[in-house]
Amino acid sequence: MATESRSLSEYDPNAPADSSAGVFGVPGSYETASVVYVPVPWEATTSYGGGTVHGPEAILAASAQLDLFDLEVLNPYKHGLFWAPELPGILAMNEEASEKATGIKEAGGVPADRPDLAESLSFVNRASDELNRKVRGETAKILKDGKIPAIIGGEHSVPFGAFQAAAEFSGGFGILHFDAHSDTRSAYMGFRHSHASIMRNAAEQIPAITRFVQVGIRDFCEEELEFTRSQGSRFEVYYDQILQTKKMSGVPFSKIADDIIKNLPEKVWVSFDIDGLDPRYCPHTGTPVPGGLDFSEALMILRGLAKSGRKIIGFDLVEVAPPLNGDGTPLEPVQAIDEWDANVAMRLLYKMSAYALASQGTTEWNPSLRTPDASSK
Ligand SMILES: [Mn+2]
Repeated sequence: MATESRSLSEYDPNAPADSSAGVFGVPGSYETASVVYVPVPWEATTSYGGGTVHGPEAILAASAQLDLFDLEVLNPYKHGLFWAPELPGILAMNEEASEKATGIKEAGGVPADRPDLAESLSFVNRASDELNRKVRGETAKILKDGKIPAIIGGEHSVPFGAFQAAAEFSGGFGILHFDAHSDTRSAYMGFRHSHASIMRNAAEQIPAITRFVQVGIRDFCEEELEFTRSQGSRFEVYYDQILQTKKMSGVPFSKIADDIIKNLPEKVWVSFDIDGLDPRYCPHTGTPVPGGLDFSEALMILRGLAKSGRKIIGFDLVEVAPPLNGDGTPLEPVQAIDEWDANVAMRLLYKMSAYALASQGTTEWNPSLRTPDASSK
């Protein structure tokens, strides 16, 4: 592959991106990487708008546009950012499971008089189990090799196996969850690993996750409200309405960010559903909701987390979707004047990678600039 022919040490970050290079236009390999991106094109349980299966390829394509210099973190790209090949068989599995799931979604679940749908449901649930096993295995390998795993969805069900691997490897940790949705439904439409159930499944099946800190939540049902309340101090939910009211009442966002961060334990996995942001940043995501975080507010929270002495052990970025044609295929690159969703996502991905590296002491904060501290801890 062309990416292997040039090493990172001879790489010129000021030159235009080489389209044959890896993610962000930088050459790289698994061996030399500090951050490994695992693309998981999967959307079998997606209930509303589709397209997130095309998220990883759209983010990778858009990433060549990034200028690598970072004012805050010293040369994150020099520590090796590697886009791993797709896990074998995922796309075919997604296609088959999505087809089986269609009838269930149309019926809004599995009615008692539809044994055919019950059979489809058990197929989809088995496929989800298989997906989780694959993601868990890959994430465990990356963690054992001393690297930072980053799962790229796909819908929000995809990082479950990564949470399991993180629990196995790191012991107790917390999840910082950015989302418009609570994602604490119990088996939505019967799908045990629905995108709408990821945090419920994590809470019920992974006791090593000691805290869930949810930010930007603004679309949820009563069952979810009751579930998160029933978890007591294990769940701290920063509803969007409360965040916005505080902001409008003059509370500085730096104070809000500090309040959010102080709930988290020493080790943190960041689970970032792009729809946690204001939908002007992600108009094609499957379930957009008005309101949400500004890009710079999300960065302030992530920066504060990395500067607080806590360690970002891994992260995921999910529910990114490019615009689609009427038949559900993504626009051809030549037509894709609207690559905005992927553009935002790849910039967020680079910043999350930079903060994760800084939080682990792999790289330094950039001494050439004094950045405002989100956290004084
Ligand atoms: Mn979500």
